[in-house]
Amino acid sequence: MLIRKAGDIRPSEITCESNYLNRRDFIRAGAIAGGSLIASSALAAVIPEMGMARLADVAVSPLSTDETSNSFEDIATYNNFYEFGLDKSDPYKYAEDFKTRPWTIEVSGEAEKTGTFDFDEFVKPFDLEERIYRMRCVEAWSMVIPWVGISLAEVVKHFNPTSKAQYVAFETLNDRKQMPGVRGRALDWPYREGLTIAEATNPLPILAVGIYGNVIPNQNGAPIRLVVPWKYGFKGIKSIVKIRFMSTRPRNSWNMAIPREYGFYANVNPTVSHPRWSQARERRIGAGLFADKQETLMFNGYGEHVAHLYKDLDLRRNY
Ligand SMILES: Nc1nc2c(c(=O)[nH]1)N[C@H]1C(S)=C(S)[C@@H](COP(=O)(O)O)O[C@H]1N2
Ligand SMILES: [Mo]
Repeated sequence: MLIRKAGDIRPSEITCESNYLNRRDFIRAGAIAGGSLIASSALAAVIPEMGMARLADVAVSPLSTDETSNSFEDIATYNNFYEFGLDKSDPYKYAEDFKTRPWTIEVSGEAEKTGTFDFDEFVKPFDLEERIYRMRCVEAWSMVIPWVGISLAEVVKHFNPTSKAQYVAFETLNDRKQMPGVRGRALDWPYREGLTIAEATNPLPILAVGIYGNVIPNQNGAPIRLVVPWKYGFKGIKSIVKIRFMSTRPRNSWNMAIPREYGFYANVNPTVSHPRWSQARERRIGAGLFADKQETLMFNGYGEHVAHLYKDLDLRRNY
């Protein structure tokens, strides 16, 4: 029997699909077949032997939500990654051949330990954890994503920032050869983001290296990207090559592009509208054409962990 219910599919099988989901032809075939999850699981049954880049020794985190995760297909085919194009369906098509090895991460600035590290060497000291988090894009849609990653707080501690380090800045790779989007001027490349040191050492943020127990797909920010679940999705910078500890606030790409619409903090906040739309509600990707929008939660539902960080901040002005 080829067709099973979603609940019967083990994560390892979903992973199996991932290798094929990167192939644009299969995506089209799945879309034509109608129920894409059914089409995918059927494929997994037909082709049992697939090279899966499964991540080993992943601990389950108590910080995960018990909401149902989006399908792998939703997560890997509906993306924002402007380096690979502006449409939601561009990143999975144009990042297919993106080279994520060898990959180095340069750590610099106000820290005792700095240098340039190979990706594997960078990740090795830290425990891998599955963190199932809600993700709320500033465009008023959301998903639930089962990330695998390392704690950003642990990473920050490891590099021993000095007392001057008030912020952490991140940069994405900027490669015209591999990234068709950076030949255009949609943003001032490289993509940049930043957090305060208090935000970066909160237990919630992770540097994600996987999804559904497997190595993260290129279109989701391979080989390593930031996830900050109480902030709008654009803070979650992808394909990171630089991390810098700074005494002054770093600039961030969307704030540089349109400062009156996008700030530095970008905390999810249903009471502060975007100048062009309300942030009170959100569309859950995969909920179906006729599903009602759902209410957006303050700090995306993570207030008990982070509200204290902003108790002296005017969130209307510091959007
Ligand atoms: N380098 C880079 N990082 C990026 C973006 C981008 O365009 N370039 N888009 C951001 C936005 S707007 C969102 S909503 C999330 C989307 O992450 P996902 O595609 O893994 O769901 O990535 C963020 N990180
Ligand atoms: Mo976004």
